Amino acid sequence: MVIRRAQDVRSSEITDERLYFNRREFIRTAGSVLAGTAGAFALGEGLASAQAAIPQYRKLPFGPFHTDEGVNTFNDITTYNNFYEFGSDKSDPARYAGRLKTRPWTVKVDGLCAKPGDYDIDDFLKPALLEERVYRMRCVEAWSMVIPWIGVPLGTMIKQFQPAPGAKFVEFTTLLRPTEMVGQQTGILDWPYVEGLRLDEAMHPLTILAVGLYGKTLLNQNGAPLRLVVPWKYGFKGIKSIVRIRFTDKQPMNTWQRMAPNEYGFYSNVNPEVDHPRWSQKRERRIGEFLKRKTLMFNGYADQVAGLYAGMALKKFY
Ligand SMILES: Nc1nc2c(c(=O)[nH]1)N[C@H]1C(S)=C(S)[C@@H](COP(=O)(O)O)O[C@H]1N2
Ligand SMILES: [Mo]
Repeated sequence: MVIRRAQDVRSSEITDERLYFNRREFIRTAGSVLAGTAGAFALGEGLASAQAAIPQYRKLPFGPFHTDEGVNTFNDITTYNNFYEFGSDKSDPARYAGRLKTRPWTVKVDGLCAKPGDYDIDDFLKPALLEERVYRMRCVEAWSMVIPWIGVPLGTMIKQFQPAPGAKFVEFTTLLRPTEMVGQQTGILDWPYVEGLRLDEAMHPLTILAVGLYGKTLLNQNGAPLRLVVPWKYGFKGIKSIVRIRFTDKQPMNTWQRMAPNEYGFYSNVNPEVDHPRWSQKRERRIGEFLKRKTLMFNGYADQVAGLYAGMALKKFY
């Protein structure tokens, strides 16, 4: 165990975390009605001043939906990103994603369901649906972060769309708008970015559609205005800036599987026993820490999700 000396910790880190946890303390005493105000008050200066506060969301107790591990700094979470629509460097999204216009924003719901249609982003932003979920996130590149998301359980939304009995999978698509997404002017990936989940994975209570983090509306680099968060899967499943949700009876082909089928599969569950062909998945670097940690089966969410894969050969269905 390594304890970093105070002078090794960047001051921005200290500020972020102290503000955030003071805010949590404050909310606990002041009650949830004030949550939005408190969030705006604590983070309003400097860090996230451009971002609107999310008015109200439910605070969950620590437990399966909410780890009490230390959160990463707002700075880490918003400047070290993968979002190839803005370039392949970790710093590109923070630099270029500001150009993306995220209002107005429509999400097309189609395929095998009783309530297809064009839904407005506000249909996903109802205060009664929003919850804070502090999740461990683990990238396929073997780094990880702890992120205080604000979002709506995907299952809650899916129930409203009423999937047909034949629907077995959900496919998600990112916006295609090369004028504002400069990476889409290149061929580094097949555009638009596509991801998929089995319907039972999508309905699992851990799976959310995030609209914010750190009590604020999502910054574009994190996938504004709506992105998927599936904490037991590698980060690339968390598709950003979603414009389409489609119910289907066939397993969708996701972007990374299409690009490199020997390296990326459909399931992409975090699994320290199944190495990536080019590197080990046994350990990970938590951003902000020096020594590597052991990667946990299903990223530490095995108690909640292992049942989804009972009897499945996880080395084959990676
Ligand atoms: N549309 C889109 N979504 C995407 C990506 C991308 O390139 N394009 N990158 C993925 C990868 S590889 C990771 S690790 C996560 C990173 O999310 P974060 O920047 O919010 O931490 O977004 C995922 N979602
Ligand atoms: Mo990733």
